Amino acid sequence: MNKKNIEAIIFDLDGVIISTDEYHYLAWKKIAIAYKLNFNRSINEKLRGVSRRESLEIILKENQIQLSEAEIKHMLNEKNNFYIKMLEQYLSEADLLPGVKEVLSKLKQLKYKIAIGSSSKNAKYILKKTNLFDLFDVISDGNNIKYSKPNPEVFNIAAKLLNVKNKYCVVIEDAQSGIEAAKNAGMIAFGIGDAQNNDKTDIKLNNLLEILDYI
Ligand code: B16
Ligand code: MG
Repeated sequence: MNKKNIEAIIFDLDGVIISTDEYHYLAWKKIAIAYKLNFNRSINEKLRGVSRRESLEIILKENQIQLSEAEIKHMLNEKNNFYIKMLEQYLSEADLLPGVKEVLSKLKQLKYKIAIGSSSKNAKYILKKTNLFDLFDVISDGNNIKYSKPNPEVFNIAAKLLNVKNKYCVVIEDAQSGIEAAKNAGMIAFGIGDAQNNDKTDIKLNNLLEILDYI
């Protein structure tokens, strides 16, 4: 990795910028209780960075259950309603992960382009509610993709909108699927949390502020 070649930083949202993962967990838990499905923290780990629909498919597979398309759509809707209600009620700047504001303002000062590359369809709402929306040059999220991570689409779109070649982009990720997606896009992958344990992670971060040591 040549520091001088880095032009843009693409941040995953959930688990990197903000701790919405607990709200996702609680919303899935409510669904699981309502439909008498087995769901626990270890199954929840498999949903990190995965789209809403694929998350439900993983839960159903764990329970060896097959549902009709109509039932799936209904459950997805319910889960999102639970999730949004929690965000409306509880989400605040207090959910930002340590160092977020300092890192973003330093990167701006250093003239890097900054983007979000998230699987979430609620990314814009979350960024607005936590006063971060205006800090990003580009937001690529679950609304403009057909294929979710590990497919590189969400990061490819971010780089295209930023007008930066993929090889000059760094991706910051907390999910295994996100690291795979970054490498599939030909980008440099920085892993935080669970993503530190992926063989393809180029740089392992103990916290967000450590980004500044590498760029
Ligand atoms: P939504 P990220 C992901 O966000 C979450 O990690 C994952 O748990 C969730 O299922 C997915 O967004 C979709 O979220 O239901 O809001 O569209 O890590 O890619 O920022
Ligand atoms: Mg994530």
